[in-house]
Amino acid sequence: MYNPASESMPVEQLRALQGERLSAMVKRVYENVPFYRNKLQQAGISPEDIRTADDIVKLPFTTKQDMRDNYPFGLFAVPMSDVVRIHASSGTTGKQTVVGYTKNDIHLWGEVMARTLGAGGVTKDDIGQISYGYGLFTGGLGGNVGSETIGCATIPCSTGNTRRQVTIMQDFKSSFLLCTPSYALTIAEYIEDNHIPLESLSLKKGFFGAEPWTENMRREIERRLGIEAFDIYGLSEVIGPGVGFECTEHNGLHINEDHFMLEIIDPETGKPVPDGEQGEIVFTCITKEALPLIRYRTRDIAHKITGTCSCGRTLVKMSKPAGRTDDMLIIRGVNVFPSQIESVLMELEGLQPHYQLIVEREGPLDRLTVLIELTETMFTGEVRMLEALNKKIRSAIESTLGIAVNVKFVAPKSIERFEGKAVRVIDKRKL
Ligand code: DLL
Repeated sequence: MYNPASESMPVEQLRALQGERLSAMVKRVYENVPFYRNKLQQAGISPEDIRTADDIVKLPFTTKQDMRDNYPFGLFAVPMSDVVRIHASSGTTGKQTVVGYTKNDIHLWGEVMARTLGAGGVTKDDIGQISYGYGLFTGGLGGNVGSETIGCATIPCSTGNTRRQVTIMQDFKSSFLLCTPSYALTIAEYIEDNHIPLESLSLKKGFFGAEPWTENMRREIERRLGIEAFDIYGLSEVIGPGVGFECTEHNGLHINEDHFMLEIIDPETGKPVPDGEQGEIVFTCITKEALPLIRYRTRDIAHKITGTCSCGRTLVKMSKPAGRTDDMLIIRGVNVFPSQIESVLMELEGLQPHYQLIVEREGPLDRLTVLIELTETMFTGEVRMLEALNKKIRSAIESTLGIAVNVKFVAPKSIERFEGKAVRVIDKRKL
């Protein structure tokens, strides 16, 4: 553990610490952010009402729309002279979301990312290749600060130029890799296509996140890169990567809840769901200085995992996020996340992890077509064999998810490869 005192703090002590920090943070934003002062006044709440961690439910939510309405710096709780870094999330819809950090916030980022890498066994003797994009996206610099905080030799590769990535990996003896799971696959594919033996690499671990990925995808990446793969979760609004991380139990993400309080709510009613039930993830940043968001609705869907973890951490765990409410498809009344389709596809022998989902409207109904890339040998194979495979995939999806879909095979390498976050869904209903 990078920080055993914090990561395995007795639960009551942690809860008390959260209460103190929450109360101090609410006072701070009340004094410094007019938006929050108005919002709390409208809700009839004064900072004195927030004394313990349980009081969090009294506070109003913050949404992405609130961030947009206060674009770019309206929610900052410190003067710009105290801000040392600005990031932004690209935002597929509407204006981008802008986030800021003070010196202490960057220090905190280093701490929570060091815990993340430490949970995967990284030490200062490791060599880290950071292949998330550097820039306004938080992946690259977030990985960077964590790796340097531990004291690793850190290679700021950024994303893209896969040939160069692999050469660096070989020559610099990178022992851990940070990138999106889809880019990890692109790298694995390059290694295979160029007959590069895995023994020529020193890679042992990978820390993948920034998009949903399934257990089956984990196994595929681990096998093809010969590594142990860890899921890492975060979002710019909260800090970037470093909000949640996996330990070697690989069963859920520990949340750095001494800094980011976790709640799971029913997205319809806004009420907390019982522990273990799926709902929308909500975070409150209780120690950040520049942008301490109160009950920020992430639109990500997960559930809390109860019980103690064999790793000794007391930090709460949540399940791998299934996806975002905005990415959820409603196909003939059934809610479907792209990750569920991925899960079914990757259970089936011999299929490539390259797929895309096309959603179209057919009269009043939505129609889902799953494009699946074939391997060279399948592509030149018999039509009868392909027809049988097509039927097998359709019935696997239908029996698991309860929806009928079309399955279309496409030529090898015809589905786009990704260097950052993958685009899995093409929604033609909105075009
Ligand atoms: O993706 C921060 C990050 C960088 C996390 C590198 C992990 C690694 P944003 O660009 O603001 O920030 O996007 C945040 O990505 O709300 C989730 O929907 C999704 N996401 C992030 N990590 C995971 C994950 C970064 N491990 C949004 N599993 C979040 C599923 C994830 N979804």
